[in-house]
Amino acid sequence: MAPLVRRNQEFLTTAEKQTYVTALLELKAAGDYDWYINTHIQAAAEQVVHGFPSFLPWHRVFVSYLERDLQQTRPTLTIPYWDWTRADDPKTSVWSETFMGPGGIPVTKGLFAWEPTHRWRCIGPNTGPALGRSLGNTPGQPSTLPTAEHVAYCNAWNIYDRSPWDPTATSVFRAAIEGWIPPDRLPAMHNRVHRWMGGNMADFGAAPNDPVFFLHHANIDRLWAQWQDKHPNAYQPTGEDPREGENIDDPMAVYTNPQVVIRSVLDTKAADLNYVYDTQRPSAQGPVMYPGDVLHRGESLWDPTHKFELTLQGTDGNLVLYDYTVTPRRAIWTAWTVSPETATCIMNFDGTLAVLDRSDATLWSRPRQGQVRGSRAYLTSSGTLDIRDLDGRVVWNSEQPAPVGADA
Ligand SMILES: [Cu+2]
Repeated sequence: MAPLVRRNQEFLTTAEKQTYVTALLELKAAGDYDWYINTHIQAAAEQVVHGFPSFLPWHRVFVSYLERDLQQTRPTLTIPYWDWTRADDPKTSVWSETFMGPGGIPVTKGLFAWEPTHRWRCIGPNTGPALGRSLGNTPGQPSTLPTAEHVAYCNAWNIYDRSPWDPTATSVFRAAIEGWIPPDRLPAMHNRVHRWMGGNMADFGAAPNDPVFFLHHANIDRLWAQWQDKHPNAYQPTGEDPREGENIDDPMAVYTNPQVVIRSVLDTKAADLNYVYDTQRPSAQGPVMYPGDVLHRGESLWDPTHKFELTLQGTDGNLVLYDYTVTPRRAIWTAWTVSPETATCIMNFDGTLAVLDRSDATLWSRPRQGQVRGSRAYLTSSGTLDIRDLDGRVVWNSEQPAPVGADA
């Protein structure tokens, strides 16, 4: 099975967000969510994982375990990620009452409020049953989130980790993204987000009481996966760290049944993990191109009835929509991107569908104006290519401009 795609929560429909939250609440009701809280409390108590090289692979497994649990009832569900660099934009909010719910100590609205349902009970030594979060309003704690510039600062380190393999390691990606190196000021990055959240997320051990924990860690994992794309085989230490659970062929701390060796989770596309992020340009599957999805030259989309094909032709680079209800097939629309330089068709995050050349320059894109961030491209069973926003409104349609009459 092709890897499933973890997507930006910003680009999920209200219905998709509700599906995710419902799955979480069911897991909580079954008693299985509390394993995550207790396991994280244990990792904190044993003073392993956090501050050390296994920080990233350990949390990769942690998020992936939750994903697998949720997939028991919803096989194609993936953990959304929260890109907190865009948190200043209200449209990107994760805090709606139908998703993660608003701030408050305690949280009094939304699906994770303790009153009146008593459905989401927080557990752990330092917490009452009610979830709490301050969202940047804790005196003495950060009032701002990490920025895109801070992410770029972390990405600039080319070494994964180095001696002394702890929070004081300098000039390395792991300590930077975890938040021990100030891209601006401490606490930074991952640590800063926990402190900005306040409430349960600022409780080092029991932070997974807040379901936002997983959206945050999916984002950290995404940044690591993208760094790995540029720095393959970079994991360190490979035997230099005297601590157990940190070297590449060590089983990680806390996970005992089964043990998980670090090397086995360095590729997110490995069978046990089997996911990629929408920012890694996944190949489109099915009749829909979601934000980030691409067709490489020679790849196609098919409508749900398999009567229509959208293909970025390998032969000439043209983006063409074919009708197979007639014989021979007939081209009913084309973008006229015939060029030896044509490389990919991508559904951009800004809501434009574009054909790019090998250096990612745009050869063609639609709509030319009025695009809506997060839109998706649909190949419909009536033979049209639609770009629709997250509320389902058609922003652009292949029949809007004069149809191309020419045969291919
Ligand atoms: Cu943690």
